[in-house]
Amino acid sequence: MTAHALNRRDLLKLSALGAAAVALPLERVVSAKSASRIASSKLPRPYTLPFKVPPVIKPVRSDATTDYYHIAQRTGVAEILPGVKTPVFGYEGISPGPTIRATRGREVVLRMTNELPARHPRWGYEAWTSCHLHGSASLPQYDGYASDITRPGQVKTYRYPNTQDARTLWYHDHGVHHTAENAYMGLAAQYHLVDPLEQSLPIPKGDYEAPLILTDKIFNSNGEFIYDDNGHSGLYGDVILVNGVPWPLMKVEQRKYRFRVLNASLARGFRLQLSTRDPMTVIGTDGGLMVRPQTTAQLRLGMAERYEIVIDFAKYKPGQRVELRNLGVKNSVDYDNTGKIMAFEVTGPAKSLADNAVSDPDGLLNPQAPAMDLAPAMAVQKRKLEVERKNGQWVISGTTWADVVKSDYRKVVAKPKLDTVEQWEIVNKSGGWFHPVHIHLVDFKIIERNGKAPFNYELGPKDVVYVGENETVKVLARFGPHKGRYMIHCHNLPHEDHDMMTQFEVVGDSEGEGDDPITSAPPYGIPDPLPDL
Ligand SMILES: [Cu+2]
Repeated sequence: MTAHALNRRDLLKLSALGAAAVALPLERVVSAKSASRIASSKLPRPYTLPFKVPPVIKPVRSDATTDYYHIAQRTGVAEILPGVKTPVFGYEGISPGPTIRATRGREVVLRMTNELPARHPRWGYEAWTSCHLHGSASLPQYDGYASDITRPGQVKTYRYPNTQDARTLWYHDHGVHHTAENAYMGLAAQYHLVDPLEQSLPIPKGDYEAPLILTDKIFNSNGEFIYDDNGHSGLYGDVILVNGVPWPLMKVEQRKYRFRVLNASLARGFRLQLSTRDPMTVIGTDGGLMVRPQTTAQLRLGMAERYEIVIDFAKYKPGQRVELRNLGVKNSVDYDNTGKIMAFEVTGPAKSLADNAVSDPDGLLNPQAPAMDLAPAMAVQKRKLEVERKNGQWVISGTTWADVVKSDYRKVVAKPKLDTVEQWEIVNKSGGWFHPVHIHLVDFKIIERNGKAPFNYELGPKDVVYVGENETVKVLARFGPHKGRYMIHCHNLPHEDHDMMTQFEVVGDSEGEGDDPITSAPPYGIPDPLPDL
């Protein structure tokens, strides 16, 4: 199936972007109408390939307090399109990488080796990496600080405290200036933190729970990925993958299922809707379970956002097919089949109806979610962040990562005091772009979107907020539990790499107390070389 020509509105939009952002040559715009160059006969028909779930990785050992993992970042060959070989960069050579399942209160020690080729075989850049566990309150030296790179042939050991509430996290590459290529090549995976509260709730688990990792890709005629970020504005693939499979079909029983939805695309936003237009129940956000479930028929999902949604298939007939569709968002380029994500086919009665609820009997999930207890009156400081394109550069409050590097990693846009609450207003001054803004370390509560209440499905702990065109959001966060410097950036990864990223520093009571050489002096030394194996 060939991607259709861009319609006139898209062309106008792209030319307008080109004029405003970079001088996008007309040839580039015209080539954008058919993203993949592989024969259309090689692309599967949507909803024909079976749904797959990434494997759960086992620890190499465990002791009384800690689970130890070894993961290698290396090249693999994936069969994403039937009969076509596609080189990927993967954790353990697979994409998405293996899921890590962690338990609250048990530390994870992750030995991450970079076994990637010294240079990307096609794109030529040095394949350095930095692993970020997105959603974890990690110490600065284990947070995947962009400039804290591990070069090919080096190893770094990360420690993850797992002291937070149960949640859907993801680990993905964050290496400075090549986060987009590395993540696009496949360095992304989920990480599930479980805890007794989440395990005790009668919500779907086990066979009735699955990750949905959404990405979009462009294929070259030889099966390799094409990377084209349109002059650092965004990459928009014509092939939608769920857990690495193009538009899969999942067989489901007549009952509730829980999906851990993650938008792992570089630049594509999604607006999810079921073909039946039935409501979905949202039970969790980036930082874990909501206070109480919310229902919505549509859900806007920016890059790096996670939503746990429950879909109830009980009322559909055996053989019935329900599609999960993408209605699209402003400023993501659509192709013939980017409106389709996956389909569910109902097989028949459920084998088990255990854990077939969306909350406890009182209608609650996690009434104690710490971020959700925050109130504007608790804020000791108010700040404003402006995300925009200025003089041809993506900036946050006028700063870029280059400014941070130039300052020897000292420059910060905010110095919140440890364990204090602040209210941040994030303003997108542009009508041409949306920016999912990620604040590392903290869970925040969205209290206002454009002067009104946030969407009901955003009423849970968050660490990324979709700041749409000309939108303003206000968030509250308690800054802790660690001191040190942490990144703030746009999760449109071409934006992040060029160079829409800055940092804040959590400091002690007296200014400068945060300057502990171990916890706040990036880029945290030189990783060890790989031992000869
Ligand atoms: Cu952005």
